[in-house]
Amino acid sequence: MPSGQYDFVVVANRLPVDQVGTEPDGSPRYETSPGGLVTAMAPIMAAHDGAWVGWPGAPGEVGEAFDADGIHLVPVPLSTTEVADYYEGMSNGTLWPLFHDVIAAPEYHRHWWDSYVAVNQRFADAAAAQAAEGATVWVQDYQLLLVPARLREQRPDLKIGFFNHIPFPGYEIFSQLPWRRQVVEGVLGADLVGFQRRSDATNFLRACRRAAEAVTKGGTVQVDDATGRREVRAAAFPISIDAQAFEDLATSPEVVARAEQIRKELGEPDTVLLGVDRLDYTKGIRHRLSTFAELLEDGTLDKESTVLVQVASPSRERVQAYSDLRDEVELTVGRLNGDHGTVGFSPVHYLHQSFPREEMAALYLAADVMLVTALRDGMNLVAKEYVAARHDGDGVLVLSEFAGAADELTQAVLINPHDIDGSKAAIVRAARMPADERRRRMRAMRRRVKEHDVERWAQDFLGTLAGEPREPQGQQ
Ligand code: GDG
Repeated sequence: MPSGQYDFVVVANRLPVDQVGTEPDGSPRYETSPGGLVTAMAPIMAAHDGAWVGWPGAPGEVGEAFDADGIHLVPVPLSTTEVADYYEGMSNGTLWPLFHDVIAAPEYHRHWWDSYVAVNQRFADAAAAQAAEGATVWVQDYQLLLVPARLREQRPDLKIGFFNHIPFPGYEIFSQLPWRRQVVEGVLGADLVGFQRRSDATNFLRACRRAAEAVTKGGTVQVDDATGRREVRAAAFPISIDAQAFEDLATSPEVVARAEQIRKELGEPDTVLLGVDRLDYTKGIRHRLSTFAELLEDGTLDKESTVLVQVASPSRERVQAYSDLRDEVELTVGRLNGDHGTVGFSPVHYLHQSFPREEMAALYLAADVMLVTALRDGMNLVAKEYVAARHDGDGVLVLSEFAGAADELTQAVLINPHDIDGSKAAIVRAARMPADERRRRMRAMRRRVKEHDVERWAQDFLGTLAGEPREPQGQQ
């Protein structure tokens, strides 16, 4: 296979762009949309010859590859049927719930799997066409589990990394997957496999032994394939955020003023509780609302002086479990406000919208207590954003032990969101925590997030892939 010209290639389901209309010739016009991953990759892309292979986000034809902000963007097309079968089906109706400990029931459909195989092959072919001889290719996430092996088949010269952004489940759950062997063998095409938590890496190593009869030793898997004997390493590389950029945003006078205005608009309550999530059943929004409702019902929290702001940004609305969740959450919010509100006052401010980053930063600054109650979450960047935004050194984070962030942010008030009494006690403790304790905990968390930012995450992963020794990771 002839090689391409790029020394560093990222392969992800989504390109970091949004389609904004069409060109005069009818082809789609794109605008870059900076997310965490692209921020982390930008310096690496600029330093090397970097390309990004991904789907632009709308079904149908795609435009030509193009350059934006120093990155060569290579659109991969998906048909309407593939969006339904590969993306909404196999990725978000099978793998997402399965990898999140079957919080919702995964569905297994052979035509979804067939589509997943075909699309993964297309992504692998596109990456193979871009990568220069001996290039590094970094494949991202659960939509592309088969890409590493399909890439290696054509391009054994490449250094291939894979990072799984979501949890990897225990084998008792993973083994439900009818295509478990193919999935494990697909990932094992990589040289290095990264996970959010150590427990995810351990679960993956067990799946290698059980589903693919591979031999593992410590964190490495022995693989015998057409390219000979290789060792694949699996380890935790907890992802992070661009902490400095988030702090800078939250320090800007506009954001600080907006935070004050938000508190005023909420009626100057004593305590502002905040939840920020994609509207997803893994995030524990229902558990959070039940806990809050009980605290109001039994009078532990004062109805007049406590509010919960819940941002639930729209997500995967064409998948049934998500529209069911939306109905249930909105019913619960309506009941809660109906039972406990007064004329001119609602205890829950529910916002089913996407906000600009500035508004998110202002909300973080305005919140006394941040509630992250995920039932299962790879990392949870919201927890880290809250900490990075709190340049005032104040604020309390209530954090589920089932979010990857709990391994690092040990000074949060940790909860088991299934334990309603325990969660109630944690929220009350957070709301009443003395200022010196709040500041001590926040200081430690801020140090962690600022030192272990997303740039360090990318360097750590890519350095390890290149064979450099790893630095000690500190608390995890
Ligand atoms: C997956 C894994 C892992 C949300 N609403 C708005 C908005 N957001 C931003 C947040 C945050 C991001 O979206 C959500 O990141 P999370 O990490 O919390 O969750 P997932 O989307 O599930 O991400 C997760 C992550 O991948 C990275 O590896 O941590 O475990 O599930 O950045 O701020 N941003 C804006 N408006 C919104 O309304 N601007």
